[in-house]
Amino acid sequence: MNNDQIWIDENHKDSRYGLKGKLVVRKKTAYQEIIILKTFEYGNALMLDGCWMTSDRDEKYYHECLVHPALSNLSKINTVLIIGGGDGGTLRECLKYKDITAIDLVEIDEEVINLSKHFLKKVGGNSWLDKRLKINICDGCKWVKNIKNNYYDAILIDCSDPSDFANGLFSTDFYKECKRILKEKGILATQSESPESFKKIHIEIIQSLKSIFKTSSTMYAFVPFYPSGIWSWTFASNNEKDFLIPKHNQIKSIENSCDVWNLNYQEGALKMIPNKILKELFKQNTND
Ligand code: SPD
Repeated sequence: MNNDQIWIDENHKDSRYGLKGKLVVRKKTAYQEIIILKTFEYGNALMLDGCWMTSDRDEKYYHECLVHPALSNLSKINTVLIIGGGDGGTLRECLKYKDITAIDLVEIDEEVINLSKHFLKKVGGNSWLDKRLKINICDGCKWVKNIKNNYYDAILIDCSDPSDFANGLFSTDFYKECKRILKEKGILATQSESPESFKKIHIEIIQSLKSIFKTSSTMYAFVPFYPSGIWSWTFASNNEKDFLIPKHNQIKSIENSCDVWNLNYQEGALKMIPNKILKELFKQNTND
């Protein structure tokens, strides 16, 4: 029995989702408690305020699905905004698009970036050194208020689960600002929680985006170590034409570079809405 191995759990109601490993970081910042656990199965894993965020083994299930449906939808990309994303995984996937000229990464807690650079090298890697990146330590809700209209081609919201300081990133005011600062053909992508373990907020995110943008769509797939395993990402735009139809000229090489995402995976995942979520969204009884 190895004495330095402990179990760390994410607790949800009467369920818990745990990993066993060696605690390498437990730190309280001004915003949250950060834990990094070195595990045998999942590599290094990051937990923020009791919720698993990413792990070496699992992260591609999440980051590839947040980034590629959105960016592959655009034929030309200049400016990208990442809100959150302090572990660097979303950044790494964005940097595969050679035409991007500038990425603003807006993270509220600098310690997440510092610790990720050190302990999650497999996630962010050399992406942190890319000349196109500008890191801004700032609340995402404040950041968007100070950006001029029609500025970004894509906004990727890679936030934590709802909490005192993250709640704003799920609000309609915030989404309205995102809409204002997106270019005409721009696209927003947000992680939209689990239809099982975060059902209420999941439905609220979809409803808010539907009410604000001309078009939106939700994709369901797996992140095995997140609570319940099923996760979702929602995409929204004011450009209804060809929404989520891949058009970027690098698609083939990007598909080849991915471990999880490809165009078939995306097509299936965009159709995988659970019926019980559909019923709640449209308040209709499909059993009739
Ligand atoms: N419960 C997990 C919520 C996912 C939040 N984002 C993860 C950050 C990975 N970059």
